[in-house]
Amino acid sequence: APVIHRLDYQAPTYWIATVDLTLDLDPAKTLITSKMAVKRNATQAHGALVLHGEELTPLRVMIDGEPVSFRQDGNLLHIDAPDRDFELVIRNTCCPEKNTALSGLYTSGGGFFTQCEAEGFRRITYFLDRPDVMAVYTVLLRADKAKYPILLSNGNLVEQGDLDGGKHFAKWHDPFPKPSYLFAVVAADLVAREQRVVTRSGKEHLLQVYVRRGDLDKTEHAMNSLIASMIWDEARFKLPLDLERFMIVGVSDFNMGAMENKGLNIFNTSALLCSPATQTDADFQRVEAIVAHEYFHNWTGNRVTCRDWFQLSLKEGLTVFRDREFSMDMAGSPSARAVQRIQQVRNLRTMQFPEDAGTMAHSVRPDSYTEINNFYTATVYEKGAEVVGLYQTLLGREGFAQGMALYFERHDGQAVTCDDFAQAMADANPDSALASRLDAFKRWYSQPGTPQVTARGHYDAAAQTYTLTLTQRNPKAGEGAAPQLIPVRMGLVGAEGHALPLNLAGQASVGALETVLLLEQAEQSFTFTEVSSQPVPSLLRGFSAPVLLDDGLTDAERLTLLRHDADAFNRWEASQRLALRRLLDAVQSGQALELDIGFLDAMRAVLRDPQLDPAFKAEALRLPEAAYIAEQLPVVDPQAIHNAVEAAWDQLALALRDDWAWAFEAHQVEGGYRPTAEDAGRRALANLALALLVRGSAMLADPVWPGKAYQQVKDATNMTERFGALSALVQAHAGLADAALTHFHEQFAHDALVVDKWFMLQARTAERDGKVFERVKKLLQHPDFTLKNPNRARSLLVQFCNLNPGAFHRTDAGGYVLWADQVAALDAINPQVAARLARAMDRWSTLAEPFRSAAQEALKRLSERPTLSNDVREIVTKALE
Ligand code: BAL
Ligand code: ZN
Repeated sequence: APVIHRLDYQAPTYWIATVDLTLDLDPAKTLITSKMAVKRNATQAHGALVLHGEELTPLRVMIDGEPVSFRQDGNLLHIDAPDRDFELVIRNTCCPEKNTALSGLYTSGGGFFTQCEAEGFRRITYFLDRPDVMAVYTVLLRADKAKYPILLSNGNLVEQGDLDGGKHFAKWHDPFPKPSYLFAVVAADLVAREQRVVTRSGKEHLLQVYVRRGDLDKTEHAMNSLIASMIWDEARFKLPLDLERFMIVGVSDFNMGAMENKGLNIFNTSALLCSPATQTDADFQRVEAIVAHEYFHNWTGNRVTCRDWFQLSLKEGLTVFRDREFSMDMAGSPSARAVQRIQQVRNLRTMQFPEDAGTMAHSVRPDSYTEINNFYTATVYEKGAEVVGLYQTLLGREGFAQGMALYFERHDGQAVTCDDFAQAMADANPDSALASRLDAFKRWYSQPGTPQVTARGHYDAAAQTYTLTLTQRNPKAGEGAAPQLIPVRMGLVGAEGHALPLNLAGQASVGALETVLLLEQAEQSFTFTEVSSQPVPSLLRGFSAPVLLDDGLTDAERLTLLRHDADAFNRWEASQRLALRRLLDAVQSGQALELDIGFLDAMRAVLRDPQLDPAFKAEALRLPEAAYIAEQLPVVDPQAIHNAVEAAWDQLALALRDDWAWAFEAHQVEGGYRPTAEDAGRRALANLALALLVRGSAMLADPVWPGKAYQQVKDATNMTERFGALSALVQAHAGLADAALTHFHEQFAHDALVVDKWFMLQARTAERDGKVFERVKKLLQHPDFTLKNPNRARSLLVQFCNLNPGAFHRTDAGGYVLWADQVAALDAINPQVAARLARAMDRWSTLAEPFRSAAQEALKRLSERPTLSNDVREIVTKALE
């Protein structure tokens, strides 16, 4: 497959203004008739009309009512088209029931569903399947009425009725021109939760959440989240709902979390259904965020879309930023907001930092790709969201909102680029630091790699000055890459823990307690005056830029920040750095980890601090993830990291045993389940405490806490507590773990999303004596396991291979053999999911021996298979480059 380059973009020779689609839905052979108003694009030289089409059977092509000849060349259909506007009619068939790739039109649970982003529409009919071709769609659906009582497409229902032979039809019209990737169809036996809402302007809208019979009672949280999203977007960005009808549909076979099709969002059931009995607090939060994300796309993505797929972050980075802001506002208190930020950063460090350092490293706006589906990445989404956050840091909330307003004023209804967004932000704020540095700022879009920032301070007691020297480098951006524009939000903390006023030499002396330094050169110094005592710098508050920071602080300074920093994020960061330093020392020295009293006392103090929220404590007491630890090391021995982390947990479990017991008892939530940030925080801390109590008990051969946990698995009234107790037993390899797993499986065998959790927990458990690996191999043979359902495949394989390094990287290479076999097997079914699994080897080249050679060998063997999809081939090829 060819490599596609960003700079090769050309506007198409023809546009398509309107599409009239008729689908005669049949699982074995669906007949599609597409009538298109084709417009000549005079800016381009005349040539053949070349349409995309994949896995289709063409029947007939007509121009202005006359049959014309066509030529198929792989996945392209060449038509000799005239040098003018014309009407094009194409008839073709496709086979939804054989579509296991779940891209295009496919069947799931006896219904029809579509997924067209990025390039699925070409698997339904021949088209100019690119996001800059925006058309108005009218869609006529015909299907068996008994099997498919609900027929949905984008926009408004124009007409519906019965047909002969037990069939019926529905005609939908979407007045908004849209790219083909936002097209959607659903035909299935579903029921809907409905709500009518009136927005500020007085317009009435119908909101519907469609699910299978029996799931209706799990849709309330999604509906509430949708309404909250609507209210928030109008209040914060003055963006109202532009549709009469907004539909969400759940489907259990789905490649992504959800999809923002215009007016007809299609959701993976895992991102939609919520009930206290079957979903955890984390699930409730994720559903709220994803419902909001897809809803927000209606403006950032749908009303203004991408010119080409290199601009994907234009809509994804921006929409993740928006859903994060929404979630923080929903969380409420400053502490709950900080916890949200902490979770975002933890996620960025475990998922995006390794990507940015590995074989798939790419910039937020990539320069080339072979398979666009491989670029729905943590970099495009999460780093993209960080970059959007940088605008807000530089412009303030008001300036950012003005930039958004100008962006819509200029580009509503258009397909545009990241440059257009950056320009709108700068033009709306002509006097800002952004406007005068726009070219430098845009390096965030073009340079891959995580910038490494070093900070060193010097206090001159005589002069009462404090000089902070910041340097930056980014080896991944290439030799001589220009420095990036890095906003460093910071403050100075005095020895007694109070915030010191900031007087920055050369700037108006303001005496503020916090400021944002702009690091824009390779090295820069900032001198603060009137500093009465040696300060501790609190840098990168709120994680003000996606960089790796070496702050050079001592343990004592970090302890000061942990106790006193006015910025909650940096208090958490101090806890992580204290732990990270100890873990890295053990890994690098090859010595067994021995946590010191100072560290353990500090952790105890956090746990017992009456001023801190439970949710914050749960985050501060959690050790850094193995993937983040690995990113600090030039050569990575996954077993050494695993051993250090396990030893640290053991010591935290034993040294703080009384404190954990207190924490567990003191944070029980009374009364009915509520998914509020406050209750969820208490449950998070109680669950962490229970995990450490059961872990400690397993070491002390004490039956009390495992017994309590087992009882909680049986008796809990919500999934958060039930699954917390089950995880505690399984993660501790406690004697009761197997019985608890069996009990849990029996109780929830009918609920696919809970069974996914059951697989996930076992695949994600920290390794001990090879037991986890053996269990995963056995689970591959479990009657509930299948590669055909993406959620199930991911719950076992991605969890094990991509997210459980201590179990996956084995000296006998067993994990790699399993990986290669399963990638190949999955690739024959669903290339997109297989390619995700293939990425477990992204960081193979930094592995220590014998892992490195064995991983390379497995990659080579996989790459030699003749039948790999483009998706997997691109990942494997890049890994071996
Ligand atoms: N556009 C693909 C799914 C999402 O990011 O919303
Ligand atoms: Zn999105």
